[in-house]
Amino acid sequence: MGPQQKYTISSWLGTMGCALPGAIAASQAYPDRQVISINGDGAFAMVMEDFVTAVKYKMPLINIVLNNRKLAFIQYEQQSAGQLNYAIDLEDMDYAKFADAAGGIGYTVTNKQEFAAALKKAYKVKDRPVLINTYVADDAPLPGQIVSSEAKGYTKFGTQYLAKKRRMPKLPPIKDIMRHFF
Ligand SMILES: Cc1ncc(C[n+]2csc(CCOP(=O)(O)OP(=O)(O)O)c2C)c(N)n1
Ligand SMILES: [Mg+2]
Repeated sequence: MGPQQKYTISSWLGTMGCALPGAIAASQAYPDRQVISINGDGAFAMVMEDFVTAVKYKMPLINIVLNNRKLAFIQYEQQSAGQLNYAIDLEDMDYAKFADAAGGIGYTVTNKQEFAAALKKAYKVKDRPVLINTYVADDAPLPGQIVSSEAKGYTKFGTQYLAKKRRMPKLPPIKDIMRHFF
């Protein structure tokens, strides 16, 4: 971020769904500035009706939806607690079509080049919100440091997963897990 840029985030509480309403508020407070919201797909789905409000008030917000078709943070919280995953899958919803239907503009992108091109087009739109439905991988959101209770949880999860599915699950780097045991 540049020194002239501002951001808002629900960092300590980690509240889902604050990006879009926060962007609407930012757009009201700074009508002459470009506002961008960055949303998880699960989080966006909780507040997506607010996109219609942005259409109503002709707010040129750019909304990036990081679409991994799941609640990935919960996936890794379950694993670090030693549980097999449950209730984390989301529908592969076409958020770009939703944006179009709501009176905004929607793009779907699957790689960096497409993302850059969509962003370039989005910057030119001045009379309505844009949504970029951005497909992303569901790699582990690595903590700065894995604590020993998480290392034990990942080991328990990994053992159960291996026994059930007969293949290794995706895990944070094994060396970060193992150093808590030796
Ligand atoms: C209002 C609210 N409900 C539930 C949670 C618990 N929670 C934290 S992250 C998360 C999943 C987020 O999923 P998504 O927005 O798709 O982002 P991803 O982790 O997949 O990148 C949940 C349910 C929360 N932080 N806030
Ligand atoms: Mg997600």
